[in-house]
Amino acid sequence: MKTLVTILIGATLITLALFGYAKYVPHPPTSPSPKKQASTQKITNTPEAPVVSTIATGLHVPWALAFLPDGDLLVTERGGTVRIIRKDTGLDPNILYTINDAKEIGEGGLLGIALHPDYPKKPYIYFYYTYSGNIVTVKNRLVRFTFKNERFSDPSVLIDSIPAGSNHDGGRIKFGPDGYLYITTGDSGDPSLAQNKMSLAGKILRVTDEGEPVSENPFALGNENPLIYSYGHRNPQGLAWDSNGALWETEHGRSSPTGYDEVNLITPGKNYGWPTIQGNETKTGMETPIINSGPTTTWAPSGAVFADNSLFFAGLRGQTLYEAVIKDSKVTEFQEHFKGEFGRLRDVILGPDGYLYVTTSNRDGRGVPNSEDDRIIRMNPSKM
Ligand SMILES: [Ca+2]
Repeated sequence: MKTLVTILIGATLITLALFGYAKYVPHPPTSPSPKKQASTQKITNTPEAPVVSTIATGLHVPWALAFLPDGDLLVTERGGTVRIIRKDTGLDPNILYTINDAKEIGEGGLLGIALHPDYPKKPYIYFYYTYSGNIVTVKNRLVRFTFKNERFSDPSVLIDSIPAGSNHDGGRIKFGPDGYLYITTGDSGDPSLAQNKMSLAGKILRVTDEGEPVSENPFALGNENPLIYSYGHRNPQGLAWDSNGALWETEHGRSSPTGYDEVNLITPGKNYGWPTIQGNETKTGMETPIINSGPTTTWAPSGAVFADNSLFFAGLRGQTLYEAVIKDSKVTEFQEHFKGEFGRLRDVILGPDGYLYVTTSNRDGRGVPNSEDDRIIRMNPSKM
């Protein structure tokens, strides 16, 4: 028996050596060290379900998804509305809630949503949205509501006056395995702000559920903002934790001409290089992405989630659900799913049933919507 096991392990290693690293990997450079903890949801075995099924249609730029414990699904629409897709009856035609001061401008509007990890014991829900700071400027903010019996009350602004622009507003918010809330912000169209540790633009922030800086956050000097977790980001829109508890992030690269979209492994306090380095470039004190799309390919990556060892992320201009298989903090395989089939894709999350839930973004002014757009599509990862 022991001999058989040894032979099997040997054969597996040989197979990995022969084939495991021979597949196409886009532009892989260095390998930062992973962190600890575990929280990735596991895919349940769902082979009987179809590869894709539409679960909601007729939405307007659905930006972010969050499941309630009873299996109902909340979705933000960029114009400022929150909708609910009921587990048994589907999309409720009534708007669940409208954030009246959310301002849809360019890439801004009502963006991220996150449920408190102890919901409903702690009945809080968080939103990230763009609003009018004054007559001429727009800003982004993080707001927490009490959410009970499908009613929103007691809005509390936790972070205010995050720089905003018609482009590069970040907007993804997710609780990590450490119980803290992570927030992506864009450079708001001013690249220099990404390197400015006083500014909240072009950052990943980490706060407590009360919106306070986490005491272990890396920056605490007088000329630094204690909310900052990492910096040097252009426009990050995806956050996901792997089974070791390490944080991965997707980020939009340059607009002109195109390309250099990034997947980064995030370490607190590190500088991710925008606007100084791009693609595979390296510089002391700056982090090079784990993979990037190269100078001529645009993913325009947004929402991201881990399912087992695969990092799935949605592509807007790329119109693809991307899958990067991660092993030892390296990408060992890279696949493109449904390229061009559903148009622009904004968010992907893993449902409690083990399916991926993906939103289209064909009504955001940059797509070609059909009569059913925008949609939420359920995908069966065991058939992809
Ligand atoms: Ca970068």
